[in-house]
Amino acid sequence: MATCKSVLSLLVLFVAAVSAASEERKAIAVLKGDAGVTGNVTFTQVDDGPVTVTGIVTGLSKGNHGFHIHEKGDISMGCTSTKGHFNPEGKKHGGPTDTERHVGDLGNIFAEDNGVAHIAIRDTVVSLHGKNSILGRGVVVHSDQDDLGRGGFADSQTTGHAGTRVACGVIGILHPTGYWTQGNGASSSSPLSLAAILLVTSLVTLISRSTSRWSS
Ligand SMILES: [Cu+2]
Ligand SMILES: [Zn+2]
Repeated sequence: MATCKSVLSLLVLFVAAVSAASEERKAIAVLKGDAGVTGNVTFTQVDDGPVTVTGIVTGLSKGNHGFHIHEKGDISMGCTSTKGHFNPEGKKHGGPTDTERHVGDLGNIFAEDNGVAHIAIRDTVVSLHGKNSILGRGVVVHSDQDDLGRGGFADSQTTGHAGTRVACGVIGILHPTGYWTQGNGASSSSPLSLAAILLVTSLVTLISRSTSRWSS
């Protein structure tokens, strides 16, 4: 009877541990440029779920502005040194909802009359885990609208004809401040390892108890 109760409480412990294992990651980029454009962008992801991009960019001209993740987190020569769009699979430039797109193609952000753009993007291609991880790469805001590859210009299918780079920043860790493994979120998160340790400890206690009962 006592063993039955112990097994049940172990099961409860296990379920609780597994459901607590999801991990939220947050990354941040502070944007600056030569043309007085500044901004702040945050990337949030729970496990391998969609990435939510939120933030604000000020000092823009009214209208749409291309908004991309570029391959390098290098701003030593200004936004130019972030190089091209983050494109690990060698695809053509596209829009966020296209299957043929660069990983870094987040489309456009829209600035109001006052030059302020409020960013609220949800994307399922960029990630803070694994192959499509944007950590350490560049965020770039452009002078013009990204035509999403459809404008028919010479550079439509490479850069979306989005014009010059008015602000950029490097994506860095905001939260959690501990290890960021490159694997998938749930399988590599520390809460799960903690749960495993707890489980093993409880099992050892349980076994030693039943053994001592038999020997006495
Ligand atoms: Cu760009
Ligand atoms: Zn692109």
